[in-house]
Amino acid sequence: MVDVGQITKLAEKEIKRSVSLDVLSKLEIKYLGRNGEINKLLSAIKNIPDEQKKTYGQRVNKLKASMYRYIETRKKELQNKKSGVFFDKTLPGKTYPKGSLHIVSFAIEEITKVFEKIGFIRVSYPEVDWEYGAFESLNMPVNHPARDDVETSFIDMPAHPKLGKMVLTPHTSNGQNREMKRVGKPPIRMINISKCYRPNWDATHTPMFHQFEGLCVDKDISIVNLKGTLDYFAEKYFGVGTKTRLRPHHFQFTEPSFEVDISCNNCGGTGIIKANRCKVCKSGWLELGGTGMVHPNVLREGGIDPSASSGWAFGFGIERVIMMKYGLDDIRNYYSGDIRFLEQF
Ligand code: FA5
Repeated sequence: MVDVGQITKLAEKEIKRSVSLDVLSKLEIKYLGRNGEINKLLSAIKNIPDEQKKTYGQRVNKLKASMYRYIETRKKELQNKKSGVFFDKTLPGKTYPKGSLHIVSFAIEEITKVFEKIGFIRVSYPEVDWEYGAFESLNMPVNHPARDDVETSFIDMPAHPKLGKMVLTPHTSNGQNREMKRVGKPPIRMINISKCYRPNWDATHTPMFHQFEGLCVDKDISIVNLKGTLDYFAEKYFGVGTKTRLRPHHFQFTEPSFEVDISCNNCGGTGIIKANRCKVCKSGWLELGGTGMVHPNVLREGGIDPSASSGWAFGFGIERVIMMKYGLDDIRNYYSGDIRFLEQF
């Protein structure tokens, strides 16, 4: 009598070991085809003694059903292997990290919006400029200490006969002369945001940083307009109730010149928290940057008559205002690429 058990074992082994869909389809024909092993077993029933026919028939039919199952299972395995995909719909979905704007880009957008609301136009002037733009046009003589190569990075290329050497701009004030010449005549309301470069590296200085430069030139512009604009910016950017104060200072391109401070939001401008000195400001005030009334020589150099128009300008560091807003203590973190720091904002 044909050994059905032996054929079952052999078929199972061959199907499991089949290495491709082609091999499997040959096995399907070998076992389930018209002249296949199963049909051979079924036609052999005539040679089986009558009393065994029923059991024999049941065993062959069971083998046939198992065969279909083995072939189907192996087919799915081989198909998944072929497409390289194993899809288990019971697994939880993947969560991908969400991207966001860098803290500096976000601040640039915020600051731009604050000034655009009061009619300032956002511009962006070169990060690499001639000495003329960075110094000369700003009333800074050749022997000014800021023009020393310890303070400013010069580009190693031949100097322009009139405009001097090329520099990585140490401040955004190079936009003042360009904007006066671009607009032609007052009124001018510029907000120039750009990268600046100075050879410094510590908790509050990076070699590359950003400044935003305000310039306003019109008839009868005074310090009162300047103070009003600074107060407006302080309240909008740092929060309602933030105050500003001006301290006398010196810049070649403004006269009079000031340093601007804002009241510290950590201690409410008192410098004291629960009978202790405020750790953020120590005095109730935080330094924002430089400002002043545009020097008549700078207006003249930009083609504007200082007897008919006046103006003010300021230049503040973006990294520093972010630091002040969020109470951060090391701006080097901004550029560390450390996602744990950056994703907090
Ligand atoms: C200036 O750069 C003047 N051009 C500002 C100005 C413009 C005055 C218009 C008057 C009229 P100062 O060197 O102080 O000023 O720099 C301004 C601000 O830039 C600083 O208060 C600080 O916030 C930021 N800053 C300067 N150097 C760095 C640096 N290495 N890293 C980060 N921020 C810096």
